[in-house]
Amino acid sequence: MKLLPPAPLGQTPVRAMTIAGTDSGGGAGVAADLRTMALAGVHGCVAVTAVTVQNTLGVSGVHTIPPETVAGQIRTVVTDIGIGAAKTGMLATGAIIDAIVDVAAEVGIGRDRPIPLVVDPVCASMHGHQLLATEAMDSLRERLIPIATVVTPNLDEVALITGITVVDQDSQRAAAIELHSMGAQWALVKGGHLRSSPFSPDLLYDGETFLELDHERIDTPHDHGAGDTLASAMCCALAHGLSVPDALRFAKDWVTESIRWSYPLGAGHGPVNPLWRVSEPLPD
Ligand code: PXL
Repeated sequence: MKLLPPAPLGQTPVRAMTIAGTDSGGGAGVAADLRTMALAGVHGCVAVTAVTVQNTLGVSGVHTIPPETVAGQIRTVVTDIGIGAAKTGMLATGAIIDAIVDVAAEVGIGRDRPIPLVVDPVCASMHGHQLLATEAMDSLRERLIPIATVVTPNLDEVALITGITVVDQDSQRAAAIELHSMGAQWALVKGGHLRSSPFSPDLLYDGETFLELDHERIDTPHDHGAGDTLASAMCCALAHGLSVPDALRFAKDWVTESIRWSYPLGAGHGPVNPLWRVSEPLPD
């Protein structure tokens, strides 16, 4: 696979920011994002939106961060450190989404602005625990998706956001068209959960062209954090200046290897593992 150029030692590396929740089990959310950013050679900055009480068996509590504290983390980083791209994950409430959208306009994050934005519309944990309040769906649809450079839902999230149940290629295309019409510059409808396909067929759409990427599906119970890892890898590639289709090609290879090398942890679902990266030779 093609890798991003490594961070030059002793010099300031490319920076990116994750706007997401924490997972005390270290599998998903901020922990997953920072692992991928570090291993992709990108300095990861963090705006925490919520703290989850979580292990490999599930989420048993959520503590949300005040919206102005979320916005403050973003503002203080962008105006000092500077970032090449940002991504959102678990956002918890409509008020947090509204605060992010407002500060994004102020500091230049989002489509048609200097800093591209990957929106991973996290709605629930893999065990079904709600991570985005029902009241937040309007803010997600009407405010955040319209500023996304790329929005990256899985099929459950597609159904919640668009009402479309994806069962085949036609309905996957219909969902991508609907997400694009909501205002996202690019819509990525991930096919990892599409059981009618032996592959993991992802579909990317920009209002003109459909790009289909078929990848090997790796069957494992240890895929916690896979969506976060894909979105973070795309964010790193965008921070490096790659186009959205090239960022997806990079990220899809990255997450496929991370799922291949996932490991068991606790009594439940273990995390995907981007540490395969450190056993690869650096590119010339
Ligand atoms: O993988 C989605 C996700 C994102 N962020 C946090 C999570 C989860 C899933 O459990 O806990 C904090």
